[in-house]
Amino acid sequence: MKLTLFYSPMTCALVPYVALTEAGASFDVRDVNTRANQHLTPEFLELNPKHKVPVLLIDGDPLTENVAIQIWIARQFPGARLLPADPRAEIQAIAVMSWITSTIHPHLTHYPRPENHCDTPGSAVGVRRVGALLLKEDFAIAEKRLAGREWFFDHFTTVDTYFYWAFRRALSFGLELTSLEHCHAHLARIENRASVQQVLAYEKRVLASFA
Ligand SMILES: N[C@@H](CCC(=O)N[C@@H](CS)C(=O)NCC(=O)O)C(=O)O
Repeated sequence: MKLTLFYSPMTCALVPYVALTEAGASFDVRDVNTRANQHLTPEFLELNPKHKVPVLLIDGDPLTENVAIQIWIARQFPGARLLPADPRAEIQAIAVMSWITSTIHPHLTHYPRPENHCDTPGSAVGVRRVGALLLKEDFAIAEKRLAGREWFFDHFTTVDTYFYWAFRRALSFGLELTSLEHCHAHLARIENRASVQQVLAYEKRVLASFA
């Protein structure tokens, strides 16, 4: 089976990259420079007309949508335990992933792309303020969930990487989130994993090459 992951630094494509690495999968990575609009080329739009990463090419068939990609990787590589094995815990894990993709991820777009939320001149500051409030509400929920536990479920799963990506992205905007001690401890635990260190080192190299 041939796997190719279309990836951009700082984006949620980090999550399937970590999942494939945790699984020990053999895969290629294709870097997409969104700042240079490489996600808007006819070739990329053929793979994903929604012009978004990640895309996972599975024997030439594009799979889009982060949640679907993560579930596919987890099912393909069960030994990596990327989702809980117990069906009730697994569906709860999918519920958390659905929350991240449908709620937290859209809230992360206010800061970098205020113009996508309101085109009234001078509205960017307000859009960002609202985005920050929405994110703080989301992260307060996660903070309670992570209190007294290492991971979202009984062991590390791809849900942890997905949340980590969102929290790290929010921190990169300079939002004031210092009081969220459990989210920060979770971030530190994730960044201790060899798979994540490998992907972050790759991200650094790609960012430098895109500069
Ligand atoms: N619903 C999609 C969202 C993916 C997404 O928004 N990706 C961003 C990067 S984090 C992207 O590629 N943005 C480029 C664009 O919107 O043109 C998923 O979960 O895979």
